[in-house]
Amino acid sequence: MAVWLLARSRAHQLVAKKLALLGVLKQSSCSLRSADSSSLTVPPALLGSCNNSATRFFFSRYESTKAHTQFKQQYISEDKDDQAIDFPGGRVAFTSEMRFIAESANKRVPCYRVLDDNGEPMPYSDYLQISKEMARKMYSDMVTLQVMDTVLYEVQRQGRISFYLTSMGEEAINVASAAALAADDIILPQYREAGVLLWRGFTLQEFANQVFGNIADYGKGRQMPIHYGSNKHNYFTVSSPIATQLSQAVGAAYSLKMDNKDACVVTYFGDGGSSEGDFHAALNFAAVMEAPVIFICRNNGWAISTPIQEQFRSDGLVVKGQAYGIRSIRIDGNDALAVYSAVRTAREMAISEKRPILIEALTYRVGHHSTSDDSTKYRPVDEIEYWKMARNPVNRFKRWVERNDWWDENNESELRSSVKKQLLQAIQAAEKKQKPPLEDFFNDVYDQLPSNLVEQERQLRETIKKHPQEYPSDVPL
Ligand SMILES: Cc1ncc(C[n+]2csc(CCOP(=O)(O)OP(=O)(O)O)c2C)c(N)n1
Repeated sequence: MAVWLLARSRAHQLVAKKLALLGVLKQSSCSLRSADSSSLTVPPALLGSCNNSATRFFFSRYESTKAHTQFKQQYISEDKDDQAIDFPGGRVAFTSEMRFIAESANKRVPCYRVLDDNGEPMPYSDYLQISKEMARKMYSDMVTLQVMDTVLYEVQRQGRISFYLTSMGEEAINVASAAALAADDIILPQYREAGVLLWRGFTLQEFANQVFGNIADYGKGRQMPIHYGSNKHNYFTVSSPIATQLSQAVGAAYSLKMDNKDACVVTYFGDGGSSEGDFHAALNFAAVMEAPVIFICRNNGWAISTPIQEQFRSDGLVVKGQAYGIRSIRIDGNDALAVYSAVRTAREMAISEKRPILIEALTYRVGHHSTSDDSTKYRPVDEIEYWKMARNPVNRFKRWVERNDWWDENNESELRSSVKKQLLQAIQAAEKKQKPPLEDFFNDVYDQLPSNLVEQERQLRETIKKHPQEYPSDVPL
């Protein structure tokens, strides 16, 4: 800070000296206060009258004088060596113009897209080619995710599971980003990314076991439905407190870098998640530690009932990456080809250059936030319908695969009926399976149960004895 102040005052002296050289300095001069309270001596000729009404007036008069024009051309060149300071992070040019950086750019950061709304490639689009097999798997997984969401949502409505949350409208971000990664890449999800796990091979039976919280659920029924996790698939278990995954992802990425692994970490979050302090800490930490982590923000317009206009005033998320020194891109999250190309390229950069990347994917949450929400209470039905129909990411990708002659209506009906059948079987099996025993509430954290947990278990068993009718009969004691 001391260096900076010194430099500023030196700049002011220089300004005064140059003005004097130009012959515009008169004997009576007055002092003008700049924003940081340092004072600059300027002649009354330039000020008009020396009142405190100030800076703006000064600038408008000043701009119009001939002396100013000469002064600007000759002495305020930002390129001159003596008009810059070497400061940590690079050379900083001086300017005598008091110009605040605008709160927003004139133009919003453009959004990278490859397929138009009809699934037609845009002219001169810059994207990575994908094979027929890859395209078919991507489309099949997007459809599977849709079917899974539709059926499990209904299962919750029937009261057979306690909670559910869909990825409707965000199928392309889920599946296309997963397709662009390698199996060794580590995923730290928020909660609306079941499609990433599906892509990695988590079966419909495994999904069903988790939402029913049965004995085969890897979380032993201790988490709410949709809190999936899989060691086998390098997919950290979903944790509900928003944005906690972001700084954890940076730590995991840093460890991959230390081990010189050919892999990166990918973490997902919503626009709402970016309002948490963890988001800012994670981005800064990732930039400074040069961690190979890809932050994928699903900017879907809403954080439950909070619209993005009430979430932030910046040009979305993408500009925040640059503010933290992170290479960033804004993409159309409903264009599977754009998502695939951007994530794949980001992965290469993250690993080979050991750097974080931020991707802001513009999309829309077509479903309710969860089964505990009714989104028609806070947003127009027309808006939902528009995104559901006109901007549907699955239909868009389907048109492109069909255009390539890689898919037809027979494939479509076969796939939908087979997924539905498999899923219904999985649900039936999961529902019949025994629940984990009561003791699983308390184990797996401590090697030896601490006394407070021993006491809690004792109290719980006593309560169950007193009120057996309140206790679910399918949970072994
Ligand atoms: C720390 C914390 N605060 C609040 C909540 C309650 N909550 C759950 S989801 C959610 C909205 C998150 O919105 P966003 O990150 O945009 O993701 P989206 O649901 O839109 O995918 C909130 C506020 C929470 N789970 N954790």
